[in-house]
Amino acid sequence: MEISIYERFKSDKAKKKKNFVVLIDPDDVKTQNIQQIVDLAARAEVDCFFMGGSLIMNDTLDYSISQIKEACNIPVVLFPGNSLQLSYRADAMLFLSLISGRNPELLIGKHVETASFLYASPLEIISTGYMLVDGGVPTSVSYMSNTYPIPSNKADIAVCTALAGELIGMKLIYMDAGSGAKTPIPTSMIQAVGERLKIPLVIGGGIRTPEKALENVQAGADVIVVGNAIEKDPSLITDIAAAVHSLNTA
Ligand code: 1GP
Repeated sequence: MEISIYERFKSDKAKKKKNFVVLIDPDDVKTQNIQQIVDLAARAEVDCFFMGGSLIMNDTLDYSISQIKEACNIPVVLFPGNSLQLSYRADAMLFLSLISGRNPELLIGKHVETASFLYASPLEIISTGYMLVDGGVPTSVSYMSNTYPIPSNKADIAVCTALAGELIGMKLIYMDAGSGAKTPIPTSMIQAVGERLKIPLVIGGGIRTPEKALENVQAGADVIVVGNAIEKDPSLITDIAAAVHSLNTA
C-alpha cells in the first residue's frame, strides 16, 4: 500500500529527514515557466508541491495541477486560501485551522461547511494548525482572515499555540510569516517550537536563500516551504533543495 503524504512527513520527522516543498500560486502558472519549475523540482528531488493562494483570481487550479501531474510524480497538496480552492486532481489537502487567530469561521465555521464534502472526497485530508507570525509587512492572509499575526518576538505564544494545536489532535503545525514576508520567522522561535513539538513542523514565508533554509532546518523545522523567491528565480530550487536535504545524509 502506498504510504500517505502525512505518514511520510511523520516518518521523515522520526528519521530526522528534512523535506522541501515548492509553493505554487495557480494564478501564476500560465505566466511563469511551470515546465522549468517542475523539471528543476524533479531533478532536485523536491518532496512536494503545495498549491494555493490567499485569493485566486482565475479558475486555473485544475489546469495547474494537471500541468504538474503530466510532468512529474511529485505529490501535490492543496494549501487553500479559502473553501473554493478545491481540486480532486491533487493528492491531499491541508485542512487548515488558523490557530494564531481568533476568527471562529477559520477555526471551525468553514470546516463545518466543507466537512461532508471533504469526507466523501478522494483527497487525503491533513488537519493542520496554521500559525501566522508577523513577517514585518501586512500580509494577504492577515487581511483576508481578519486576524493579527503572532508578534515575531513572542516565542512563548508561538510555543503554546503550537502545543495547543498538537493537543487538540492536529497532525501538522505550519508556521508562516506570509508570502513575501520581509522578515522570515526568527530561528529562535522555530527552535523553541521545534524542540517541544512531536508532530511535524512546517516553516514558510520570506525564505529566499539556501542559507536561510538550512538555518531553519537546523533550528528544528521539518519541512521548508518556498514560493515567492522561486517564482522570481526558479534556479533557486536546486540550491535550496540541496541545503534542506544536506542534513539528511548526516
Ligand atoms: C506562504 O509559506 C509560504 O504561505 C511561502 O512564502 O512565498 O514568501 O516563500 P513565500
